[in-house]
Amino acid sequence: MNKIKNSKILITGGAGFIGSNLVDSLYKENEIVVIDDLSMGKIENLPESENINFYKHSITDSEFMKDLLIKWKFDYVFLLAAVASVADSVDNPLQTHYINQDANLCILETIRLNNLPIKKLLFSSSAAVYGNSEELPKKEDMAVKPLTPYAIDKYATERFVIDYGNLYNIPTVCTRFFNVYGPKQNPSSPYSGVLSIISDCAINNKPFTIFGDGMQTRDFVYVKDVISALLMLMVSEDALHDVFNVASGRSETLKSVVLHLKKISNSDFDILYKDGRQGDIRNSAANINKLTHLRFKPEYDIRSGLQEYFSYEVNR
Ligand code: UD2
Repeated sequence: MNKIKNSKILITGGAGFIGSNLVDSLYKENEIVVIDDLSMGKIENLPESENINFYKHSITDSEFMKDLLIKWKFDYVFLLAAVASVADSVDNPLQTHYINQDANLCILETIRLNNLPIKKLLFSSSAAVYGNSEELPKKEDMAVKPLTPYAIDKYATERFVIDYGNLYNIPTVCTRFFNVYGPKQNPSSPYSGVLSIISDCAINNKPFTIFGDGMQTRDFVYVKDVISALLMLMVSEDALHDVFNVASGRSETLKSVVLHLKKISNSDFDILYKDGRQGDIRNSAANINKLTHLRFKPEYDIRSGLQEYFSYEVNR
């Protein structure tokens, strides 16, 4: 249940996939500021409301962000803006570093130097920090092995966020997302979430290419469960200066979800096979005990999540 009401909330990346789903659940009872450069996000993802203040801007403009933070004195800050493509970070490590790490550090520093009275700041990190270690399921206190600039920036920023909490008494928390899917995920890039690509193929009857044998596993978590987890972590006093896996706790093979979506959509799209992607992780699975100890329970399994997601896609 959402306990955040009558608050001023900053959501960076708020026009993107997860950000805009978060806006949907908060804007009726709060005043929201969304910063998004629309590199992957879309303005159409945002509902029209006088409670939503949208700025098409990059979070790397530190003066702009500083003025905004000081002017608004936000109660809650969700840091969701990022270059989400791991491949982009490999091609442009410095440029993505400015966005995925430095811009977030500047936000923390503005909060610290100006003693801004935030109730809590949440940073979204990624399962990418675990890298390719064999040990499964991934647990928050396991050794990390970030293998790409994206994963390094996510891990380092996570540490900054937790340490700003401990050192300067700023309430903070971090999440490590596994494979999130659902409405408003943009399928336009080859590195978009695989379920948005499959769904696009099902609706437009285009062939879908499986990289590898399709037996790789992922913990696919429905975006509505992710939003419930974010809201819970934002208000829970037991989630402080710490990091939490956000996942469903169950893993599926890629092939099984492709076949399931094919069945739900009643679509006859072709399935092609190509060599596995370089650096692709074979198996990913999450231990979500830390989250469930805070009385969080995912409401969707892969079947109910895919069903709801596909109904949304065909009716929009
Ligand atoms: C996810 C995150 C990534 C990073 C990583 C950490 C997404 C979109 N990406 O990458 O940001 O956090 O986890 O481990 O959540 N695939 C196909 N055909 C396609 C597209 C993908 O077969 O057209 C495969 C892909 O090779 C992979 C699986 O589907 O084995 C999932 O791919 P993905 O890009 O959705 O997510 P992942 O786990 O590679």
